[in-house]
Order: sequence, then structure tokens, then C-alpha cells
Amino acid sequence: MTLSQATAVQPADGLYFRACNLCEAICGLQLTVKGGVVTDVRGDVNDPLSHGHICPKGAVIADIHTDPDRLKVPMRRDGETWTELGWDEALDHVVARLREVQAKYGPDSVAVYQGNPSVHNSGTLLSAGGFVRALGSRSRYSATSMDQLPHHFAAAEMFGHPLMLPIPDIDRTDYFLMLGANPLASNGSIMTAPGMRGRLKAVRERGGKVVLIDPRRTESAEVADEHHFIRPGSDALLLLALLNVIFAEQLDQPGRLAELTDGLAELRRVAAGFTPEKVARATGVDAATLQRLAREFAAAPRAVAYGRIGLSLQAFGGLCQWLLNVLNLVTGNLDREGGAMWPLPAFDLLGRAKKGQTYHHRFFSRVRGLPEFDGELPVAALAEEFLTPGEGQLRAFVTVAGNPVLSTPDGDKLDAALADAEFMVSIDPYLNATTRRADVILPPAVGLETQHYDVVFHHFAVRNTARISDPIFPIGEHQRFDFQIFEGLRQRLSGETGSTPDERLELGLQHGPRRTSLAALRAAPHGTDYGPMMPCLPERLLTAEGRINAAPAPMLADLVRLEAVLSAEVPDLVLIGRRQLRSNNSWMHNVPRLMRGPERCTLMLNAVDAARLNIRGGQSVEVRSRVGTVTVPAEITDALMPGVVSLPHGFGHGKAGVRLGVAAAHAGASANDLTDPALLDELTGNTAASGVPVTLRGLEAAQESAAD
Ligand SMILES: Nc1nc2c(c(=O)[nH]1)N[C@H]1C(S)=C(S)[C@@H](COP(=O)(O)OP(=O)(O)OC[C@H]3O[C@@H](n4cnc5c(=O)[nH]c(N)nc54)[C@H](O)[C@@H]3O)O[C@H]1N2
Ligand SMILES: Nc1nc2c(c(=O)[nH]1)N[C@H]1C(S)=C(S)[C@@H](COP(=O)(O)OP(=O)(O)OC[C@H]3O[C@@H](n4cnc5c(=O)[nH]c(N)nc54)[C@H](O)[C@@H]3O)O[C@H]1N2
Ligand code: SF4
Ligand SMILES: [Mo]
Repeated sequence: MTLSQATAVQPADGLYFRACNLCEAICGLQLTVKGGVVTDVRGDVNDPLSHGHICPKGAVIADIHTDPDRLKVPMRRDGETWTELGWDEALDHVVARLREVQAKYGPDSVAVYQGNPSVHNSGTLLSAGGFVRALGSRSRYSATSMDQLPHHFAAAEMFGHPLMLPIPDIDRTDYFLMLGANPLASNGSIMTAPGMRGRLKAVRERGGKVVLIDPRRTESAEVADEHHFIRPGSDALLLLALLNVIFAEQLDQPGRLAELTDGLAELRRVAAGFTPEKVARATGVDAATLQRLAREFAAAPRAVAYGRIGLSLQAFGGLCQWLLNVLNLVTGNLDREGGAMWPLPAFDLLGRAKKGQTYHHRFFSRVRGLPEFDGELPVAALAEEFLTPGEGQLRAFVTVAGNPVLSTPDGDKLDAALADAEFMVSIDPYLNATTRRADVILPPAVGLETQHYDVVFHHFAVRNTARISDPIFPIGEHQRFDFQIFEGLRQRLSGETGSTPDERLELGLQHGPRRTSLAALRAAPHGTDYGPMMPCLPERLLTAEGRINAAPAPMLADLVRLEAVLSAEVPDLVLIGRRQLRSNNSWMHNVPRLMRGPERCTLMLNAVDAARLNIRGGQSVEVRSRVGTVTVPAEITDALMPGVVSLPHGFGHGKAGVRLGVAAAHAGASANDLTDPALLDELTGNTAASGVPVTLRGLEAAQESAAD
């Protein structure tokens, strides 16, 4: 459909079906449209993956569509004022400025940052790459190094490709050991499994067990059989202790994978050094519990260990993700039903992947020498690369679907750096804490206006399904899709045109393992079911030798850093993060229906710490780290481990120039004004946003005690 035709039609009254693209659960939605507006949203009971599940965010997805703060036409900033531009004029100007900076300072002087929703919009995902290649800068950053980078690192080392991520077969397991994940709030991550409350309950109903390890007794603990507190950042020690017991008691039984795997003897040798007794103090989990968990896990008919952002956004993320894979492997639970398996999506990103590639440490950041992974540098290096003068200094910035001022470490410093950048352009529908710094903003059509297929999340899904979502609302003549913006930029940069997302999808689907097509997927509006995950090794391994590497050299070398934790002093108080069901990172605080109720940007702390520091519930507290200070209300709870405090990320909407009316009224403070770019998982370059040492000081104490 052409753009001008698109403006002519409003959606007819009736039911519309599409996948929710707000989080990784990719729930099927049923939307009712009446008189051109969405009057009802519910879960699509016929979706073969989500079976009618929906969360409060999906239910208000249309509020993003109607948000008066959402931008629809390009704008150019002159001081504090923004003026609208035509698309051609805007794209011409952006490309001229980017090339000007590159001509003056070199191709790498322009940095690109891609944020999380790039992966939730197939138009963006399939077209941003062409633009980045045409730009020709090596200064690429994304939310990955503030997120799942350790998963990719471990997968690349062990199985030969960053996307060879083993996914828990939650629907068929008998023992689910979950660390540092809270699917009841997050709806699951690197485990696309809508309706996790029901799926976890089902494990228990079939006689299985759910064990949760987390410094906070989270919402997910409610549906677990057991919850254990753990000292933030010590999970690698816990996992090694489990392996220690399994090897020492000869409970290891890798089964058919034994002859496909290298490094098992090495693993046994390494684990011998980490007895439960030795790690108990550093982890805060007693030796008897560790022993019991190891025995139970090994004895369960089908078991799977899974760890998400609590295990990757910490100082030993790479080791954690490796050890999780190893635990599944040595107990015979890798690539088998009820264990950790690989989905086979209709659009298979691994289908044409080359064997034996190297994905890391091929180049390093200029200032601190931080390692590249898969063509990207760690976001922890971003601000210093702008602020440190010299050859190779960053001068211009492109953001795509991101808000790094609120989502990356020491965001305030990045904010200051961006104020001095020579040029900045943001491809984003909102003026947020980051994009307010842009000189030009190019706002794409989003959500219900877009066509979408989950290119990435079917790779993470606990069941093989496929679903294409067509737009419900036509876009206006003055609007553009992400892929049109990227294509416009790319053509101007390189003179070349690329294939459209549709053409790429069609090709991938037709040549993919399901030999399907866009038309075939369209004919099944609730989605197509291809059944449960199936064993696929050794065929799908992408290592040079076609074997599993259970003891990769970079992991073994990193154990030295871990050993130091055993004798290190435990900081008085450390900061961890948390997610909330009605938030989505930094960008959905502008939906009024999601913001009702008490203030959510609170510092949770245990009553023991509160008493020691003389802090009362509701009192304003100043939280200080090496890099910054924020002030937030205290929330006292026994759900937090003593010595640990928790603050959600994604708040901090109070900066001048942010155009998010609702969010600004619930501004809160940014957790990433406390997180520290110096705290890293040095192996992978991921930020260690969890486990940041902080100190607290109660404010307003004088007035409050006077009122007693
Ligand atoms: N302290 C701490 N920090 C964290 C985390 C944490 O747990 N603790 N989590 C980290 C994680 S896991 C992530 S993924 C990051 C997220 O951090 P980012 O990816 O940097 O930011 P988001 O908050 O997801 O912002 C998304 C932006 O995309 C825009 N957007 C939405 N849809 C579209 C679209 O279709 N096209 C385009 N072009 N733009 C769109 C929104 O307007 C918004 O501005 O935060 C990380 N930061
Ligand atoms: N509602 C909602 N859903 C979301 C998002 C959102 O912002 N809101 N964001 C989406 C994104 S981008 C992502 S990446 C996923 C993340 O999905 P999850 O990983 O499930 O997200 P969290 O709820 O942050 O859970 C992380 C848990 O790790 C714990 N933790 C912190 N440090 C440690 C540690 O050192 N060890 C252990 N064992 N645990 C620790 C925290 O207490 C927390 O409970 O969620 C996605 N879904
Ligand atoms: S769980 Fe995620 S995908 Fe499902 S409705 Fe909520 S936001 Fe959308
Ligand atoms: Mo994420």
C-alpha cells in the first residue's frame, strides 16, 4: 500500500489479531476496533504459544498509538526550540552533517547506539544494519553490553555462534533452577514463554520442583518451592560448587553428548577447587543447601538451570552463563526434552551462519582498551570515548530506539558528553532524556502501525511457532517507518538501495527450515504451530570442529578473577536492580493507565539495614556510589537480603527538554546515575550494574523526628 492510500482508510470496525511487540513474551493479542479506536484488548486464546496470556502493558498497547507526546514528523533543534522539517530535507541534512563530521575526524568519529526496541520491530531489525554499514563507523554500541552479552559470549565459545542460546524447555522439565530472573515481572527473557505463572505452576503440578536464587524474594518466589538469598555477583561460585558436588559424587552423566564434548576432564579439575564449604561465606548460601541442590538437580529425571539478567549484568556474567550451560550439559540435560534446547524458527538466523568464526576481542576501545564483541564495543566505554580528547575521539552520535542516558552506566556523564557533541540524530518517536540532546529527531511509525515478525524471539521461544502481524492503523502521509528512514539514510550515504524487510522476510521464510512464506503465515492469523523444541546436536553446532567446547580458554583464564572474591571483603551495602510489571525499561512511563498507584521508583532495603542506618519507610534517602548520587524514598521490606538495596532502572524523566508529560509527573531518579562504568564483567565487557557498592544517608530526619 502506498503512503497516500494509507491515509485514506481508517481501520474498519471489528476484531484484529497481532503479536504484542512490547516484550519478549510476544503474546498474541485480540484487539477490538470501533469507530477508528481500539476499545478492547485481550489475549488471543488461539495463539499456540501464549494461549490468551496478556499483561497490563499489552492491555494498553493502543495508548502508545494515541499518546499526544508521540512524535510523527522530523524535527530540528535550535537551542531549546524545535521546528518541524520535511522528510527529504531532514534526511539530507542528517547525512550532510554525519559526512561532515566523518570527513573532519574520521569514519569512526560517529558512534551508533541501538536500543532494545530495535529487536522488537522487524522493520528496524532488518534495515538498521544496512544504514550502519553505509555509515562505515566501527564505533558501534547497543543495549547488549548492558544486558545479554555474556549469554552470547558463552554460546559463541561453547557452540560456535552468539545466537546458539540454549532455551529452557520449561513445559517438560521436572526441576527448574532459576537464578537472577524474575519472569513474573519481566514475563521471561531469553525464554519466550508467555504466562510464566501458569508454566511454573505446571512444573509443580506434575511433581516437579522450582528453585529460585535471588538476593530479593521476588514475585517469582511466590510460585517457587524454594527461594534462597545469594550475595550479588557470587553466582559463579555457587554454580561451581554445584558442579563440585556433582563430580565428587559421580552424579555427572552427560550421556550421548559426552563424545561430542571437549574439556570435560578440565571442568572436573576446575570444579574440584570450589567445594560448597569454600563458597558458602561469599555466596551466603550454606554448604548443606548447596549439596542438596546439586544432588536434587542431578537426580531429577529432567532438569534445567536458567539464569537471566541478575546473572549477566554482574561482574562474572560470562562465567555464569558458561557454568549454567555446563551444569545442564554434565547432567545430561542439554539438547534433550525438559532440559535446555534450541528452537528451530521459520526464519532461522543461524541457517546460513559460518562455522568456526571468532566473535570477540578483534578490536578494542580507544581509551580503556575494552573488548569488542560481534562488532560492538561495551556501552561502559561510550561517555569516555566522547569526553577524552585525542585522535579517534567521538564527535557525533546516532541513537536508534534507545535511551542510553537512562539505561547505561553513569548516564549523567553521558548526558553531559552529548551536550557537547558536534551532531546528534535520534531515530525515535519520543523526546526522552537522551533524544532531547539530538539536533535532529526522525520519529518512525511504531507499534500498531507496523508490520512485524519476531525474527529474534522465535529463537528464544520454548515452543516453535510463527506469526506475522499486519498493521492495524494506517500511517499518515507525513509519517515514515523505521525501514524507510534507514533506507533513506543509506541511499544518501552510499547511493545503494537494499532489499525491503518484506523481501528479506519472504526469502528467509521460503528458504528456512519450515519452507513457508508471508502468505502462508498470513493465512493463519493466530499463528502457526510447529511443535516443541527438538534435539538438534551435533547437526547445528557451529564450532570449527563441530564439537562442544565445555572448557573454553577465556573462561578458564577468568577463574583467577573469581577466586579473588572468595577472600575479598564484602562491601557494606550493594545496589541491585529490579523490574516492574507495569514498566518497560525507560519508555512506557508515559502511559497514564500504567502509572496509577503508589510511587514505584523506591529504594528497597531490609529492616536490619534500615535500623542500622536509622532510615524509616517513606523517608527520602540519598544513595551515593563512586560516580553519583540520587535521592529516592525508602521502602523497607524483608524481601531484600541484608546488605543489598534495590532500585528499578528506567526512571529519571525530570530533565529539562524531555517531552513526556505523564512520565515527567512520575520522574523518579535514574539507577544509572549510580552504576559505574568502571565495574565490568571484564571477560565480556558487559556492565556490572548489579552489585554496585553504595552508601545511604537519610534526609529530612530532623523534621520527621520532630513530628514523632
Ligand atoms: N541499572 C540497570 N540498567 C539497565 C538495566 C538494568 O536491569 N539495570 N537493563 C538494561 C537492559 S536489559 C536493557 S534492554 C536496556 C534498555 O535500554 P535502551 O534500549 O537504551 O532503552 P529503552 O528504555 O528500551 O528505550 C527505548 C526507546 O525506543 C523507542 N522506541 C520504541 N519503539 C520503537 C520503534 O519501533 N522504533 C524506534 N526507532 N524507536 C522505538 C522508545 O521511544 C524509547 O525511547 O536498559 C539496560 N539498563
Ligand atoms: N515488565 C517488564 N518486563 C520486562 C522489562 C521491563 O523493563 N519491564 N524489560 C525486558 C528486558 S529488556 C529484559 S532484558 C528482561 C529481563 O528479564 P529478567 O532477568 O527476568 O528481569 P529482572 O526482573 O530484572 O530479574 C532479574 C533478577 O535478578 C536479581 N539479581 C540481581 N543481582 C543478582 C545476582 O547477583 N545474582 C542473582 N542470582 N540474582 C540477582 C534481581 O533481584 C532480579 O529479581 O525483562 C524484559 N521484560
Ligand atoms: S507479557 Fe509482554 S508480550 Fe505479553 S502482553 Fe505483556 S508486554 Fe505484551
Ligand atoms: Mo534487555
